[in-house]
Amino acid sequence: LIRFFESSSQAFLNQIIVPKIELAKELLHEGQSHLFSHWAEPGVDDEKKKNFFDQVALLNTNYPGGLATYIQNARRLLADSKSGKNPFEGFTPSVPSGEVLNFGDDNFVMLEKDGVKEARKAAFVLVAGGLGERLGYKGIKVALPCETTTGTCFLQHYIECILALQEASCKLSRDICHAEIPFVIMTSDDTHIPTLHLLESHSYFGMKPGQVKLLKQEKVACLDDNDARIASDPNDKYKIQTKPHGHGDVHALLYNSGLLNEWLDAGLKWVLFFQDTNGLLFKAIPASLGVSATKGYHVNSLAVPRKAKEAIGGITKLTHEDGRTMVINVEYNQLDPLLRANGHIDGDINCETGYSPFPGNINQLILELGPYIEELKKTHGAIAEFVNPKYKDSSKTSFKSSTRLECMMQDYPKTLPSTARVGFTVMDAWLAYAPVKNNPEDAAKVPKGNPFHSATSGEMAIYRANNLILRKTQKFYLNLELFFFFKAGVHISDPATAVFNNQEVEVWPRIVWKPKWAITFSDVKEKVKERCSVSQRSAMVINGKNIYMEELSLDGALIVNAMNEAEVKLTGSIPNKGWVLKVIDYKDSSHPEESRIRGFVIEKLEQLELNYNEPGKFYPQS
Ligand code: UGB
Repeated sequence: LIRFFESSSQAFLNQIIVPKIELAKELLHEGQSHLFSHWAEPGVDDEKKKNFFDQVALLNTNYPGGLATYIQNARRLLADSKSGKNPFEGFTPSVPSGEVLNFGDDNFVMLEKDGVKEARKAAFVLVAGGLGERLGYKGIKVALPCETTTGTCFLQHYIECILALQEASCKLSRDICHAEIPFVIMTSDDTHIPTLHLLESHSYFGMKPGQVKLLKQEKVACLDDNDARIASDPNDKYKIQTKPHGHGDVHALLYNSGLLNEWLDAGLKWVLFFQDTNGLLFKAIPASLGVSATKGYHVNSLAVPRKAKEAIGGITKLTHEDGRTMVINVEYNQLDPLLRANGHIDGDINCETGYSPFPGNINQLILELGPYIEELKKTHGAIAEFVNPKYKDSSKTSFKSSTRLECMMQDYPKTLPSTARVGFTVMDAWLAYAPVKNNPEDAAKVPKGNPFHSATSGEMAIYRANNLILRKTQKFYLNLELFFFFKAGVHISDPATAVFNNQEVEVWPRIVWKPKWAITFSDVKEKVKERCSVSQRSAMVINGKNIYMEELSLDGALIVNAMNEAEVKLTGSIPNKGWVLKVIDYKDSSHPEESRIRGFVIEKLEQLELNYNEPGKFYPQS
């Protein structure tokens, strides 16, 4: 290294040495001299050497505390891993208590209203830097359709939900409201350009471009051995091999972006974090934000009942020997051994409810902005890390392939003082959680009774939730004058079962609505009047704000598109051949990948399509 510095041209040295010499020294001090041992003669490969230092500088600035801290942390965690140290040493797990909500009851409706009120003081953060190796889809996951009846992709759906919340929240506020809910997307080298392209090519799906900010997470250096020797890229010795650091990076990125203080100055109070492929999530957002607001939670994690051993983390109360307690996610691969080590001989098993007593973390976090900023001032966004090396043998002295430190966004509460108000909210899984994570082959191997978490189940879950919500609008009441029972709401036929990509799923009527039609249960109830019915083979798309149903009987396919100023009341009987789901083979490459991972395509035989592009009141079937 010294020879390189001595014999390079002065101009070149000025360019790189002045800012980088300290970094080089730090690397040598941290036992990384091997990174320079194969360098070519001075004067050869100068450009590559410069690029090397650029990469080192980037790795240094992107890690809280810099590269030297990264190496020191890695050495410590690798030593712990080698010695088999229990990460939960001194802690006893127990079942925590949290808010359990029942969809549609008075409490739920009230919390939804509170949440909508608060929404204009919220910012949304989507972590979308993962490539989704488990899903094996070639594109970015947010570009996948969440359902194929409308073909709306996840990103469009999320943006439309945020815009609908923004409008609904402003409507509820007594002040003049120009709120534009900020939307941040964390991307990575793998997802940044396609995410930007998706937004730009669709005019940001109706959101103002300035409302959306992309923050790109950088990868971290890979490590070759237990001494945390940094790995060179196998294809380029002047490059350091890097891998993703995990979704926990979002906190440091937000801290460094300056956005948090901007939001605080603008009067915002909440930051909501969410993941890339959960088409149900926004059905749970208003009520859970309502819980945060009414309970004054600094941290509120959304959870659903979880089947034992299901591949989602379990929310657990950990009590330390010294009295400290915390309510935290314990990752799915750690929960079972933790329970066994603490006297639960069967580990993670279902209890009498048919579910694990530990609620499943769906990684949707609601943080109160003020306390969040105070905490990040202390930590700079650094999150407790872990390392997961794949050892060659039981001596644990060498790795099968390089490893790196990782971190998870839900570990944020680990550094909080015991006085912090950390809670969680449990919702029905049918309402809140249906991620698309597993490829068809792995999904088909999921133990019977556990959710598939595939593109097939993710889509079917959206139909199921919409139908169950509509069913909840049903009520019978007695008209005393006529002494007659009336039936309000929508009667929905029972689902059929079908097998797609070797996964048996319930097929409900394919009913989809835009978030501007309804973002809460109260919105749905307002739009659905007397005695409606929808048969199992039906499909319905509601694309308009002021579309109402009264005495509608649908047995086929109905698509309604209406501008905001058009008020449409759907009534009468609509029978047609409709749309059918046609089974396709996962391996049949004549179909696009988006269809193959579902195992079906929609065959559109016949439909009624109604379009309203003029303001006015319309009663198409009366
Ligand atoms: N992500 C990033 O943005 N950057 C990264 O470096 C990595 C991921 P996965 P995972 O919902 O069932 C989580 O891979 O990490 C984004 C919780 O830890 O889908 O295996 C990525 O784009 C777990 O407790 O999930 O497991 C995606 O949006 C449980 O809640 C998100 O991070 C589980 O999700 C999650 O990445 C779940």
